[in-house]
Amino acid sequence: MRIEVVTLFPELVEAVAAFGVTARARERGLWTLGTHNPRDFTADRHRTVDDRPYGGGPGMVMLAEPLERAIRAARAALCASGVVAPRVIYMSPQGEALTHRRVAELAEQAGMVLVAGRYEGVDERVLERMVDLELAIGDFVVSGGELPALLLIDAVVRLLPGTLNDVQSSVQESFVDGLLDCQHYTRPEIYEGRTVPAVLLTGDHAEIARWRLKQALGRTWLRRPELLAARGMSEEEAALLDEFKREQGATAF
Ligand code: 9D3
Repeated sequence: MRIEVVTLFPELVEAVAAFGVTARARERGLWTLGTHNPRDFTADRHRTVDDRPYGGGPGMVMLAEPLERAIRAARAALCASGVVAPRVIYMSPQGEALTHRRVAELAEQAGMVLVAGRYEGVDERVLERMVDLELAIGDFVVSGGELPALLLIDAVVRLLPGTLNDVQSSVQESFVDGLLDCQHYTRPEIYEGRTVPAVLLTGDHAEIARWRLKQALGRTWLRRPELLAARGMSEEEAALLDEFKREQGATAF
């Protein structure tokens, strides 16, 4: 996977991508990162990348020309390494909400261009000419497209074969099945007077798996009922959730 990011803050993108799972995957050659700064595609003495909005109002708008030239350079970098017709994705508050389904689809691509905006936005004509898809990370406002682009990169790189070890991959599978995770505990057995659920100390793997699924169903029902509705339940799962609900009535949560 080859990812090219168009950004006024290439150091920010490089710095975040240099840690953790994404950094290790990059060292393993599972993906590459390139950055392209619109400021390097300006022609004036001040290297101007923004201007005031037509129609007035607060804030600035990213100029079309330096941005378009940076996007073209990003596409050219991908084409030069054999990626045909890469998608150009604009990270935007007006975009479609990012989902696991979309992340999985993007993880299948050979490469992509991510455009991170700053200021109030970018000149619409660049979007019309260059952008294939707009993506948002949620219904909240952040200061620019870099962190959203990094979040997308992190989610995509995790899905590349070889990024996670087998244990992590199987844990990921279990989240992708549409339930929230169950609770986790490690030593000590009693922490500040709080014990670990007894079943986890029994060594009875079938009983532990049953308890974990029950907790996952119960927490999803409590916290994200819309996920359960979208996913549906087997008969066994419905019985486990009933059990959770009965226990809930008896337990302070
Ligand atoms: C007052 C109108 N605002 C739009 C909601 C202005 C504005 C706020 C923040 C314009 C750009 C930005 C910068 N945000 C992003 O570039 C961004 C973003 C986000 O703010 N929320 C969720 N997803 C994304 S993806 C890119």
